[in-house]
Amino acid sequence: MSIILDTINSPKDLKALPVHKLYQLVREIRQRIINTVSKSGGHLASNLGVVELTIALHYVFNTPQDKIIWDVGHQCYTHKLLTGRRERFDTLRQAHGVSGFPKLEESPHDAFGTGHASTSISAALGMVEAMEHKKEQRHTIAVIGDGSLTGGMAFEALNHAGTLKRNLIVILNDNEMSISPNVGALSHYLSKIVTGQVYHKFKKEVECMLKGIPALGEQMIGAAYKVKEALKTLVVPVTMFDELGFEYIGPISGHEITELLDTFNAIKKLDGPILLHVLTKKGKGYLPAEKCSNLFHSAAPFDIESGAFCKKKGVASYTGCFSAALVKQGEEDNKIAAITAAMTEGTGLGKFAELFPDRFYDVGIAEQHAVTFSAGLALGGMKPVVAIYSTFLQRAFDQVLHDVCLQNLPITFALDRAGIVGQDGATHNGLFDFSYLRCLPNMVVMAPKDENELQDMLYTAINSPSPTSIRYPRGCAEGVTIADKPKLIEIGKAEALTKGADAVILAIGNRVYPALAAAAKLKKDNIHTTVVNARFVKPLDKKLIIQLAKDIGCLVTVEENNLQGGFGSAVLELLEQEGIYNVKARRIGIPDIFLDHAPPDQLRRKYGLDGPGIVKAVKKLLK
Ligand SMILES: Cc1ncc(C[n+]2csc(CCOP(=O)(O)OP(=O)(O)O)c2C)c(N)n1
Repeated sequence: MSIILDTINSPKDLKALPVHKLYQLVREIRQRIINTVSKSGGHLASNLGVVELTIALHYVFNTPQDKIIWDVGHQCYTHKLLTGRRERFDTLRQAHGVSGFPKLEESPHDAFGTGHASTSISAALGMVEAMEHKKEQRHTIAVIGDGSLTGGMAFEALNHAGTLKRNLIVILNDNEMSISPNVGALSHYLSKIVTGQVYHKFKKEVECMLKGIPALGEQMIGAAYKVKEALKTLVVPVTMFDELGFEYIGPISGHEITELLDTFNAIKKLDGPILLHVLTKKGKGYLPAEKCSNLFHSAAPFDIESGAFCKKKGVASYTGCFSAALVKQGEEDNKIAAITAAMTEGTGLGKFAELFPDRFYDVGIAEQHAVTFSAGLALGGMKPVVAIYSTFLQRAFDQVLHDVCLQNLPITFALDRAGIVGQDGATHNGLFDFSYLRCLPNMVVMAPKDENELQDMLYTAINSPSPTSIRYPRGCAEGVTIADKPKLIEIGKAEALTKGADAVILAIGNRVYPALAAAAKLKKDNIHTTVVNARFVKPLDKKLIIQLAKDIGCLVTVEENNLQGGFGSAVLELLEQEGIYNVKARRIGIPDIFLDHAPPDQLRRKYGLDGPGIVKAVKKLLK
């Protein structure tokens, strides 16, 4: 029973509560989040860590007039529960249900749509500046994690904010974790602030400086310690944030409601850019998530009592198969290096990191740097494999273009979560990589039909002289046997899997098996199709496609990518280039929209990407 939570329909109801009732509310919200996510799956650990912080923010500030911008947005569940979405919260991440991320169209309290990291300070600063132009008075608060602060864009925004000097509040939610433990020099620096080493260093520096003044030095130190005001100047910590033009406040506990309320009420009255450093515990209040916050970062449904995930045992995931293939090849070739942008577990690099720590790099949430860093590695003779989600490589487009493709550097891009990802929705779908990589000269774009072909493609890419991308989907692989040794695939060579004279189904990646299922169904209806595993979006197997187009004259392409500029477009462009106009063609893929959250198979059915959808398309074309 959520006695207090169930009375809250908007932040107004929250503000009407006496402070002492907030403690009970904290417990109720944690329970509601745990119950819901145990069924729906979702970002558990990050959300449990910010319950007090979010309650305090809504208690002191007034959304939607005041703006709260959640970086990544994977910690917004308490915010959603307090801002009118409590009753629908059990629809979290389901089709037409509450989104797992802030969304402009979902609520006026969601000030900015997020899903990708490190955007909050930039967006907040823009909002502050727009308010200045309109002479409006309101508070703007960016809440950013220590992991997301490792992203270059966050620094670009701090750099800008420090000179604009506007009233911007940045809350640094420091739990020492990204998905895995946070990495990099900045993370060490934050620990130093927390343990008081920044202040001590400063004090020491001042002492050294004073000691350097002959005769007076020792006396002055003594005198300074005695004089209160002078002491203040000696002990005020100066952090890098102060140097950037922010007023640094903290660190404070993110789990002490009254301390949070007092601090928010105080900083509300301050002018200029403020950085409030708040310490939180990821997974707070649910022991399994506190202990293994990385596993409960983006959790599958789980049993609350034991903390065990309700995963179906069976076929390995594509990520797992990629991981095994990379380790196998890493053992044979010590030039192979693996690079991740804060996604060691998600991209399956954990094993490689464990076995070859000197050839493994977690660069933080810094996709752009990851790509250009890999360009440097490649020029130095290494064979970099950049393992990254399709959606996150979008951020490094110019680095792929300018730093890799333009110089034709041999780098392998292993794009996980390509295609429909499902419950994480529009911000996380990997539906654009065929289009944004295909247009780049020198880039080879491929997608395996199954995990054995993934192993071969990885081997081919690593040993290729030019940039090569391999994309594979989230979730289970096909369950085929993986050969002991990988083999090279001829670049630009497709394979015809069936023979039939009525129509051609050109499928790529995870759409090849549904195409085969469609062909089997069509055969029963006396329609005979040639199914081609295209393997390559670029270069296309021109010879085969032209031949089939001329011989059969009826083509259906199938891809789990947006249709604009994707695989089907490449095939149609080829036909146009070759002057082949008398072909009936139909492309199956995602239309020109952003796909919302829903179970992947439901979306595949809706857009005709499954076996029955392909059957329907072929029959329609033949009519
Ligand atoms: C550009 C980008 N790269 C990678 C991710 C995947 N990702 C989601 S949350 C997260 C860690 C964020 O850490 P932090 O900001 O400290 O928040 P916490 O989860 O610790 O609360 C990562 C790497 C992302 N959302 N966006």
